[in-house]
Amino acid sequence: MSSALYVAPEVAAAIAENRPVVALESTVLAHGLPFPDNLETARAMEAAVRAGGAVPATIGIVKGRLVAGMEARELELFAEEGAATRKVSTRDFGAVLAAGGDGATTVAGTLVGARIAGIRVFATGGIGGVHRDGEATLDISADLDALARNPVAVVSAGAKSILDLPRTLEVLESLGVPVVGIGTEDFPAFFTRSSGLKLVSSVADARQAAALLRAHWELGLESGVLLANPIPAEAALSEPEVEAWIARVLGEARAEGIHGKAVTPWVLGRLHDLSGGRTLAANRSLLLHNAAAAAEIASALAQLEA
Ligand code: PSU
Ligand code: MN
Repeated sequence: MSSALYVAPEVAAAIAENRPVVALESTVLAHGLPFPDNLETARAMEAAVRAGGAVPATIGIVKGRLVAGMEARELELFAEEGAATRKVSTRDFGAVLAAGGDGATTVAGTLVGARIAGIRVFATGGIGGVHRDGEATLDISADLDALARNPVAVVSAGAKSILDLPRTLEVLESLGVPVVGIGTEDFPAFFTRSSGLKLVSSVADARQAAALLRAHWELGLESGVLLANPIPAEAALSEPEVEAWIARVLGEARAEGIHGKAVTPWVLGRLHDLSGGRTLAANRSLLLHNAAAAAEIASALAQLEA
């Protein structure tokens, strides 16, 4: 394990004993949800991982040190500081570590931390992907490249329809990243259970997911796997309504000249306002659902390898 990473004792012990561990990201905490919902949700995700028999390891950079297993007071600090915390994707590590600063890791950043720590399952809400108009702007999240380079399974509710979902799936295919539906043959669209796009692989449950992961990695393939877990039906929003909010918010973002790494947090924040908190409630629900599923999958994987 790299000395650039500090692994909390509870997490290190679980990894050493092949007990299940689930990585969690810190960008959704600092940038994806407003205070204090962000803190409450982060705590609830950790509790959901524990309830599923796994050890949670929230990953982030604390005072210039990459940490797997952030402490409660560090989560509080990131939640309170919110968008003032630097958003750390793959490109940002060197700068933030060398400066001794704090950083909230995105899906890409968290994948790097999970790989170094030896954690194979990671729960988040939605991954970044190809933005709408991405064929012109080339705004394609580094999450996709990181999925190609780090052998970690990411449990997410797909990617939100603020993105160009067909192109996101095309890029994942090119990069050799399997996208596997959990209990569905459709690619979920975050706030809704289906994007209408068909997947080529699906599994029925955590045991099947673990068997697929093991078979993928036994070949020495170094890519991650995207496990697509649809939002629970009772929490799903209506597709036309979500689409209307997104169209409006993306128009506003263009008019305001929002670009680069600010796009995703800005759009998410506006959606929460515009929907009167409904996207926030849906987001919380799918985050907890993914944390619970990831704990089950990490447990099944540990059992396969016992
Ligand atoms: N999707 C969400 N909530 C989030 C994010 C994505 O529903 O908070 C965050 C994740 O951390 C993801 C990042 O890795 O946004 C992607 O940002 P970008 O598009 O700038 O790569
Ligand atoms: Mn981007």
